[in-house]
Amino acid sequence: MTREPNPDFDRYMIALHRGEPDRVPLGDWHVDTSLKARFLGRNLERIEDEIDFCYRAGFDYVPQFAGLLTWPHGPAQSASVLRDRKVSADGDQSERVWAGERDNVVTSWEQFKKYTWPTADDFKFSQFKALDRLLPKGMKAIPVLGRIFTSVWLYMGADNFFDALGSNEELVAALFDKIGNLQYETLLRLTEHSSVGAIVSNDDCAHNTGLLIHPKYLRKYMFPWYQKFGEVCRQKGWGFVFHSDGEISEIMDDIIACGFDGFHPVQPNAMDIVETKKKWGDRLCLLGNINLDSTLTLGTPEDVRSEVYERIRTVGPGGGYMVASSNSVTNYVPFENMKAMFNATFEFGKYPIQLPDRGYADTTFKTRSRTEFQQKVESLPGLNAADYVRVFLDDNLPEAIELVERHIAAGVKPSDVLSKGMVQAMAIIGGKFQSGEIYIPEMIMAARTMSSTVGHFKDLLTAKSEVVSGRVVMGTVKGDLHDIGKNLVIMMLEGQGLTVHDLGIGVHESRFVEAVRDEKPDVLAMSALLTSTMTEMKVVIDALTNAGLRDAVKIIVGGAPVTAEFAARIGADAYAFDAPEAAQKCKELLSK
Ligand code: B12
Repeated sequence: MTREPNPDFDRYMIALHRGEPDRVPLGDWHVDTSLKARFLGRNLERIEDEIDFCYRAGFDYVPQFAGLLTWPHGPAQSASVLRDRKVSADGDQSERVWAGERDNVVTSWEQFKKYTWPTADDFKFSQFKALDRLLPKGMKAIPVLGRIFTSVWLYMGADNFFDALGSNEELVAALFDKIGNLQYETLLRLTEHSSVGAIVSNDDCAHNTGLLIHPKYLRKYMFPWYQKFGEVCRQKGWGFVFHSDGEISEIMDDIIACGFDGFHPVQPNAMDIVETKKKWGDRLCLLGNINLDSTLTLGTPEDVRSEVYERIRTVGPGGGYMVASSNSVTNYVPFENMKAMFNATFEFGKYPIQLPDRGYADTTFKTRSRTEFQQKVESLPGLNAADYVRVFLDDNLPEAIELVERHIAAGVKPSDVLSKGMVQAMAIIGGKFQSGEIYIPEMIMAARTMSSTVGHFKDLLTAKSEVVSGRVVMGTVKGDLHDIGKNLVIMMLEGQGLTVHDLGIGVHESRFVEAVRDEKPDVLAMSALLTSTMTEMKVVIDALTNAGLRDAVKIIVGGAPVTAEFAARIGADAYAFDAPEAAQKCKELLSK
């Protein structure tokens, strides 16, 4: 389909201010280079190519990364990389070396002081200078700048960061200050550029069911910076968009209070966009929601067209909506699907929108939902699991030890102290995580306190234990480096008495096969967070079949985009939605 691009940044701003422009704008802030190149039929080498892509695809703006990215694998074409600055022991920012889980840049005061912090002078702004000169009439530049919370925890590594919130909050505060200031200085530099029309601040605060950490930390350390950003945007008349993955309802009012005009990407697996519009649509424009977990990646162009139709039909009327993916247009989005998203926006997005209900809601890919799962909590006279819940959540090892001693002295069998006290307590704590009452750091801390308590009474508690024992090998599949969820699953499994061997991230199928052959685990657990890496799970299952080992082990799979239906399709034995359910399902597998 050919069409006149007709860029008009006013269109973007009208939509951002919750109005109805002539048509629904496109709202993505990042499209993978390979897709842009295919669209243009040539490689992207200069800023002119970026402009050309945005112009021809139908955007009203050209997005460009700015400031500190701390992005391990990010788009190499970004012009805003650090110059010759080391960000980790083994690489520099120009190679985008990621501060990995156990290979981090700043985990102590000593490292904080020793580290050569960049300043805004170290960032390149030449692309904005070029955009000042080159942008076609009607187009503006959108710097993608923010990443304060995300940079802090990537600098420390997730595990260390979650720990430090409890044990070294001053260091966390210092990092927020340093990085917040750096990003703010960068923003001030951008005020010199006439091409800039809006800012997108991308800072992922959440996963599919809730915030990664308690909102009090975000309110104390992150939002004050975005308040300052908001002030600059207001003075400049710039639009201001917040990007965060996941379910962020809890902080929506904070986002509005910072002066953000829009929220991207309203991830369908996490938030219902129609409900979100009802609640906040009078104060925030919504951008996104075209499903990267399924429709955009696994669907056909016709599925994408239907989904865009449905979004525009339900969220477009009244204004305040832009079509975009539910994260970014990644390299594993089929080219034709990307084009279908752009084309359908032009096809259906003309205001006034009066699209009839074609019943697409039932045929487009569904949002993944939590399976029905209830924690079973058995009680025993004289032993109250709630006491263990309290001491684990308080990270109070001495009191946990005292509690065990008291229960043993009162005649409770050691195996009951473990299975009906501590293991039950971890199940209850898992339930609190599921319901959003506690966050990842609290869950990790509780699991560690339990593990230390068990360690203290090792011989006593584990001798002739009636707790299900079994061995699990677990890893995140090839091509995928997400491991926060995997680590949480491991803690929960260990908290339920299982022994786990963690193979780490990006695990090749041959490594899984080798581990099953050599270690003979009862269960193999695989995690995947990307739609593109989910398929690796099937590769592993096939490799096990070819090695004659498929029947030697039960297989459980999980991760944000994985569904029960997918698990069944690839021949896994079980699927679980989250860590508490994973423990339950593993125990069921062991009893089969
Ligand atoms: C943190 C994060 C990152 C971090 C990862 C750091 C780390 N150490 O893990 C960084 C910034 C590096 C990152 C990078 C990327 N990410 Co990312 N990321 C996230 C984010 C925001 C949170 C994930 C998380 O940690 N959740 C917290 C834990 C507790 O939840 P969880 O992982 O879902 O795990 C729970 C369950 O799923 C389950 N579970 C997990 N594993 C298993 C295994 C088994 C066996 C079982 C039973 C259960 C189970 O139990 C867990 C605990 O309850 C999600 C958003 C989201 N909604 O999930 C995006 C998300 C996963 N990322 C996404 C994308 C696109 C990317 C990038 C491609 C971005 C880019 N454009 O470059 C890269 C890819 C990197 C790579 N090659 O892997 C998309 C994936 C979409 C898709 N379906 O393909 C998501 C969903 C965001 C979105 N809006 O769509 N990301």
